[in-house]
Amino acid sequence: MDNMFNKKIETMSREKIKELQLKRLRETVHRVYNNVPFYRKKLNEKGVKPQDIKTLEDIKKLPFTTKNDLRDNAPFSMLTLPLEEYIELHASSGTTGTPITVCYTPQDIEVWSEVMARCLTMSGLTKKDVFQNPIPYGTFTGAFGFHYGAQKVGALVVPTGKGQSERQIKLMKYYGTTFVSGVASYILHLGQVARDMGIEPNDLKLHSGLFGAEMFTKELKKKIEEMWGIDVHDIYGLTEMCGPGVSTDCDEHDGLHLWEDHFLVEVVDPVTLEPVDVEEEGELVITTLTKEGMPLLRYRTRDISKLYDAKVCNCGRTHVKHAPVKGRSDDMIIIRGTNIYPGQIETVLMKNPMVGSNWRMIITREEGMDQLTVEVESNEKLDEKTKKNLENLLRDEIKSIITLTPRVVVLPPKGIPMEGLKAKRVVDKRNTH
Ligand code: DLL
Repeated sequence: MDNMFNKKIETMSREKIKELQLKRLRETVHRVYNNVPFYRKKLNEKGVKPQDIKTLEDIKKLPFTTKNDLRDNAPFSMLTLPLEEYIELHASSGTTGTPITVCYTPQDIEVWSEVMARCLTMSGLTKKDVFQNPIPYGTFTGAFGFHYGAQKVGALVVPTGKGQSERQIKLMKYYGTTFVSGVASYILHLGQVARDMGIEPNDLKLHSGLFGAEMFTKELKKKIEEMWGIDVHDIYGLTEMCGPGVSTDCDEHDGLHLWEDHFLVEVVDPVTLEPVDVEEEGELVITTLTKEGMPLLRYRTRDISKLYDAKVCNCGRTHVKHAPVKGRSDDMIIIRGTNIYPGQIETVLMKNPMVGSNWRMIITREEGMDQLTVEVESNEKLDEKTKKNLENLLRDEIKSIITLTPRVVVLPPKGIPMEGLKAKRVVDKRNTH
């Protein structure tokens, strides 16, 4: 079994991919120039006409699009068609400011289902699976993307939605769930809940899971694999592109294949906006190639990653791979002049078998000095001495990575509130003092 939903496209030659990309890029630029006043104005300002796009390199002539551009034009000014042509909308889960709204035509839903079906099949889903979807069904794109993709594969979808954790576990047992989706931090939480119910997650029938929506390190991935006894895949996506379904890692577990027939990816330096070299880290910038209802040119994702040299992967796929997303450029925090990404801390924490499922960083300002406190749950209740030893050990390990000494506080299992859709790893209290 080669785990491919659309072998012809997934193994298409690089030349054919490039040809297709150029054709679709040109169509997209024409489409937005003719139908979206925002883009017409931007292109005119740059003195670029759609017919100036003659090679893929010419993408550099096009303007970037930012989240603020989408906010300024929310909810419907970026659409190419009258509202009556759309059948669904979703909005970003962003907590600040106006949400980003994306509207889908029937064709956009079809493309989204196709890319999701590819990602799910790549992660081991087949029509024989019972697929549980513990993601909230609502304006967040997550649940619907998985739902459409899994149905396209032909799996039996159990649309549980998020929450009611004990019920999730009961249903996994009752229906014999074999494949699960979700937000990485939530699946770890569910594992803890199962154990509290006296059920070992490993004993359930699950063989694989596909998770995303937030940064998760390979150490956290390993923890999920061990806890649940499943093969874990990473799925990346964002509301602005479609939702989940932009890329996923194959069985090589070495980078995520990005569907280049639908998305054109660049990596740029987030400050200069100049392209960086292959294998060099920067911000992912993505252009939609087949979006009918709300195409976007050179969208600045703020997500930090790097592209691998495009060559045929051992899995047989030809679509370019990118490294797991390290975090968002706006997640990076600076404490006493040191740049810190939450992923660096998570890597240290998740390597330790005594560490439980949730953690967060709290930054405060005390007497004019920034302080970093790392709160972390243990995987079982610890006596005072063991707790102190663990705190000291983690403090020293974190210090050796970030060259700054944090306070470490070990809390009992479920000691950190699980609120919202995605884990909140950084609580910066500096500006509220
Ligand atoms: O989180 C879509 C999604 C749902 C992806 C379920 C995967 C699974 P938004 O709410 O618009 O959409 O958030 C998009 O989440 O720009 C990244 O910063 C982050 N993100 C998404 N997937 C990953 C991942 C969905 N696999 C934002 N690794 C993106 C790291 C991720 N970060």
